Amino acid sequence: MIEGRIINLNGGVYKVLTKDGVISIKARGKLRSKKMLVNSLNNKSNKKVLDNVKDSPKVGDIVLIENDMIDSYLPRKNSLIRPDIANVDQILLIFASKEPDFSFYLLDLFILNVTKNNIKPVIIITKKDLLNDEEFNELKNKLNYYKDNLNIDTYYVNSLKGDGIKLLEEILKDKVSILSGQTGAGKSSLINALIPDFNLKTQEISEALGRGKHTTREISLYSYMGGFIGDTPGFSKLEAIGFKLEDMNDLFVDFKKYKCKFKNCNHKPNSLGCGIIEAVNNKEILESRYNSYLKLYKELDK
Ligand SMILES: Nc1nc2c(ncn2[C@@H]2O[C@H](COP(=O)(O)OP(=O)(O)OP(=O)(O)O)[C@@H](O)[C@H]2O)c(=O)[nH]1
Ligand SMILES: [Mg+2]
Ligand SMILES: [Zn+2]
Repeated sequence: MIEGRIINLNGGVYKVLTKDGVISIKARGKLRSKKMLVNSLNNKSNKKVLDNVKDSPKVGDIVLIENDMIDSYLPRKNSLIRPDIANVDQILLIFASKEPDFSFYLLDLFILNVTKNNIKPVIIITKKDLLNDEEFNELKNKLNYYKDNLNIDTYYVNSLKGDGIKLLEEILKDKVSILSGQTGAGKSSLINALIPDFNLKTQEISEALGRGKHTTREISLYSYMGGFIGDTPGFSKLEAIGFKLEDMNDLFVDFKKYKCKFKNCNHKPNSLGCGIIEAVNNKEILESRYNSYLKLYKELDK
């Protein structure tokens, strides 16, 4: 029996890093068939069934190999669906300062998705070179809110010049860190900046919103300073899946310290005696944060 960590999955073939190097193998049938079952289910209507299906091995899993096949995987520390990965220490939320446009709603959705799964988020702003000083300070002031109220750190980089990269080493070493974000945000470029020998293919920004030639297609883990960094395919939009209207008050933890006059207040504009609206007016809650709340509320209230 050999133990290893899955670092890539492509067309049913797993790359597993073992103490003797990387091997390419498949998973035993009992694990494969479960994956097919999962794939064939419509994830909305059959959510209950899905919950009962044991997942097949995925990138990040520690697996046991017997007779040149993956036989089983060890219990997971955690598991995410978007991106589809297991045993993660932190998710680096990769956002371009521009190109594609910065979206606070996307950022907030993303943070909710990661923290709901008990994984630590870190915000990385790429392409800081595309902002002038004024724009940079404005963005920085807003993102400081996330540090002060949600304890989420933000780092700013220019991957093409290597600016801000050194600071990242400290937070990445000895950890499994996954880069996730919109297509064209600069995930692969950031990995190239961290591991210059790599030369991962990156896509031209003009293709970023279409199907760029070099857009990343699979999740891959790369060894980095005693840990791993993971590149993932970008997405063009993140849907509000897995959230429920009744969870809203638990999700927006930064709203919790403000009290409303009525216990069942949904904090919508014009709510009488709403402590949240008052906090927004007093600039204690970030306006974009409140807008994200309203947008998600509307999304879930359909
Ligand atoms: N100016 C500037 N351009 C950058 C920076 N980082 C990345 N880019 C450019 O942004 C484009 C997209 O970069 P990628 O690294 O391919 O983006 P990605 O997030 O891996 O995209 P997907 O694989 O499609 O998810 C490329 O043209 C990069 O050269 C940066 O810090 N500054
Ligand atoms: Mg990429
Ligand atoms: Zn309220």
